[in-house]
Amino acid sequence: MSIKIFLDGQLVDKEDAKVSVFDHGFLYGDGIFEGIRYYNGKIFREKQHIDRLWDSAKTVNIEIPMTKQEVVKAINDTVKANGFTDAYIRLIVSRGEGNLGIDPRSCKRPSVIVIAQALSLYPAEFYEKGIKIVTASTIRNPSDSLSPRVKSLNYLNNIMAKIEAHVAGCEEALMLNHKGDVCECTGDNIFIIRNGKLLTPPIDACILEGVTRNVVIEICKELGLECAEAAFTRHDVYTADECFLTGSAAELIPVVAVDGRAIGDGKPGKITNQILAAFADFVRRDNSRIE
Ligand code: PXG
Repeated sequence: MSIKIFLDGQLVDKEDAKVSVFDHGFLYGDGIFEGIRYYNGKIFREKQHIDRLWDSAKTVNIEIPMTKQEVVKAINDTVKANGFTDAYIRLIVSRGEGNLGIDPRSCKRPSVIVIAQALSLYPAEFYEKGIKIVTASTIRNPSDSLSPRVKSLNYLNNIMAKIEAHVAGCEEALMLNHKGDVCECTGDNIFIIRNGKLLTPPIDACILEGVTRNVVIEICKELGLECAEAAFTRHDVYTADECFLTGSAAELIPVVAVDGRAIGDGKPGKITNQILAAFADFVRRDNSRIE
């Protein structure tokens, strides 16, 4: 049986899920997206993802041709049509089909696409042993360019940084912002821990405000751990006791080396593992729904 894709109001077979070569999402990366987790038959952090999609759409001036309720139904229908209870969902809104030329006015109707995939988990080794990352020379786009808070279909900047990581034999790259402060990784937010206190870059450090990041901040409150959102530099990362990354795909991944410097004792840290365990519990309790 072919997997079903939601494409502009209909569930179609993967083979028939085609978009035009004149779609501005394809021609110019002119569109937005969300990467969402489905756990135990439910959208994880439904409200946060749907609101972020609407916020991205507002900034790039795309009018999503569906209501939030309709988009949530499209996600649930797609997951059910494929018989999943746990899945990774890619929700895409492109500016739609238009003419050659960047003029968005030629695009008459944005396209809405939902792809549900069986979870393709990272190797267990990443979580048990942690990963090594390296600082990229490519910086995160500054907020006076396209806001990094928009989850746009144009990820080339981050892809350039990811290639730098691969060239250096690492899985992920640490991106700095235009001020030289630590920003985030190419598809994950970053946390460091020193003397039992967590620290993550603030929104105005040009990060994407990750849904998983915000869950970790909530978990810290529940566990009574101090967690600050404040600017820091690579020095703070090198000298941290622990470090981990967060993202919808990765959940929480320990980082054990940055630019060849071991973090702490070079093994996933105790507090990181404590938050990882609390995250698994949080996922089961999540009840975030749109109004
Ligand atoms: N920063 C950036 C730049 C991201 O793209 C995150 C942080 C984490 O946000 P969430 O809301 O997921 O906690 C992201 C999102 C992938 C992939 O295939 C991951 C993202 C986006 C696109 C692809 O790993 N992460």
